[in-house]
Amino acid sequence: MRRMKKRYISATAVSVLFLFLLGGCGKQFVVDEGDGGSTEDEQLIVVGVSQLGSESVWRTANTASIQETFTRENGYLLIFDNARQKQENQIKAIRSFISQQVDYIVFSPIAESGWDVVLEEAKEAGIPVILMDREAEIADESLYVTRVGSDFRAEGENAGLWLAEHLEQQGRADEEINIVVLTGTEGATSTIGRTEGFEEIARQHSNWNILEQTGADYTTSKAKEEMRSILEEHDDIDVLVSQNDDMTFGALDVFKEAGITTGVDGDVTVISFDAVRTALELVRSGEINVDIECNPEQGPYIENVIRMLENGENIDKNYYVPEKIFTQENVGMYINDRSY
Ligand code: GYE
Repeated sequence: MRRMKKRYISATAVSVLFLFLLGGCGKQFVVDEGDGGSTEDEQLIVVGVSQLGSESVWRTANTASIQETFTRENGYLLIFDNARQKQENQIKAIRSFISQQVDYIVFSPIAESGWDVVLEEAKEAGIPVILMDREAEIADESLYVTRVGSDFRAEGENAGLWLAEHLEQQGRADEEINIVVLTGTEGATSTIGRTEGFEEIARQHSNWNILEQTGADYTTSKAKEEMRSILEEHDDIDVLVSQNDDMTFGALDVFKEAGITTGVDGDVTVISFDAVRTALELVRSGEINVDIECNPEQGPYIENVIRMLENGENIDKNYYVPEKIFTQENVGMYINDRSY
């Protein structure tokens, strides 16, 4: 049952908004309350989504999941904003959602800190806030209703556990193992969780040396730059842990340039995260040893939470999306279903 909405956004407003989004400016949203609106629009649940950017294939898939879920046919009016990697843009978008009196605010916090003030404003306006993908470190937990995303710590631990088993199988469990870690965006939950999870397992192996742990912002270009300077310093890398596939693509290019082979039959063992299709192909061909999945298809889970809230049901403070681990042995079973 759709509930009647107290507020309305008129048909004109919707088209103005649409044109605005098509125009790609996305800074401010125009709501014209002039002509009363159609009954159909009155029933739509208005969801403002602030996406942090479009730095990776994962992020694009995450955006697509939101856009495919919050459609008119499903009963929603989606107001989407891409913050292009800037926290200040996210804060602006959230303020704009508040002034438009949306029914729900969904956002993916670029970094964990710095949200208290704007979320206080959302609370005062009575708008429930749902965190998507990453977490926000907020003193007052009542400022958001729930978070839907990955268990990043478990992802990092799984990377470490896989490596331990792999070295064991190769009879290298007691060898000195030199590791380079490319980390993602600073202060982001995914970076923090994957780093801490992997470090925890690394601490249990005194023969694992983390040679470098370098930030590359989840992008291919930054990863190339960083990997080139790492290779100037080190010619003895055994393992690369790269916290997303986009950075892995950059790193693999640099290894190739340097004549270093990677993966199942190569010099450097490669552990990646996200498991987008292009990376899964490299798992299949053996250039990447393992890809720890991070599931971007969060739209349906977020919608489920909204449905529960609409029905007055109790919801948890955190929902983890399901995720797998891909190696050459199992990747063939999944690759054809990968849409992103
Ligand atoms: O792994 C990376 C993206 O926070 C899970 O952000 C997300 C990460 C993802 O840009 O590719």
